[in-house]
Amino acid sequence: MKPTRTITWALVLAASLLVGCDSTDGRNGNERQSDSEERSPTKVNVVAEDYGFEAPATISGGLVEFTFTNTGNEPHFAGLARVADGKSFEEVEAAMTAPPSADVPTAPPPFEDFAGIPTADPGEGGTMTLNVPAGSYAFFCLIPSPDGVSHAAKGMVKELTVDEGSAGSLPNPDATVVATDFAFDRNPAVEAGENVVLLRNEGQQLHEINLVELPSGTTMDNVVDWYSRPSGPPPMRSLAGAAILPGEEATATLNLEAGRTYAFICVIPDVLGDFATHVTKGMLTQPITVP
Ligand SMILES: [Cu+2]
Repeated sequence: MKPTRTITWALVLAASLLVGCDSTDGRNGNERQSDSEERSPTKVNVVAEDYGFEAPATISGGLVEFTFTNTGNEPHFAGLARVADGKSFEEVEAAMTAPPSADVPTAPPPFEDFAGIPTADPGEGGTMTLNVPAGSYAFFCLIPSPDGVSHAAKGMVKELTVDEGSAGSLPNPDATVVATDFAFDRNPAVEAGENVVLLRNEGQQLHEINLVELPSGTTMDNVVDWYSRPSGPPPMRSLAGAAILPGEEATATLNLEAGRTYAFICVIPDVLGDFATHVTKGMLTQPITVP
């Protein structure tokens, strides 16, 4: 089960290194943000089920607000990869659904990491807002089922065409978190109710703020231990968030309940190193109890 996730994520994330060197062509939407006006985002619903995505085939780009809902019985995320120049969605789908291999891929993957909505447990979800340049994309989920087969291989890869649209300002954040390799710069102050948390990625790899709720008595060590050796039920609840490529920003709109304890973690693997998830390298906040 673990090798499945390791190898497929490795393939996905190797791509982010390639795109990281080639981001001067304006497709990273924030470059157009300075001359953009206040506008309301294109609203897009993305529903995950066991095993597939329900989402529109085509949307207007620019400022987009994705609302993600997991109606399945397993945890899901909604990764958003960009189809690489000269490649097709079919090639992306084939790469993402291929059985895991111990071989190190020799060719660059046909896609590039762009963003994503992190893991949400069954019945959970969240909202992410970001600027999305026009292009061909794919939603995907690579979480393995109990049988060891990744959700992508079970059908969770879906094409998304993004048409040209105007970029806009992200929602005004209530709190900001800056991600580097491998840390968050602060424990953001949050309040009961709706909080807009902005993630700025100043690292060299894709990073995320995955909101988790910690049941009473759960420590961050428990979370790190579980992600070091995932087996059995996780000690926390995963509640989506936002993932974004280096040099970019996205906001997550979160609903938090007074008296509950949350944290932010990044569970993306270290593609420049040993592929251990970033949370095991210190990419976590401390527990935050909502006043
Ligand atoms: Cu999934």
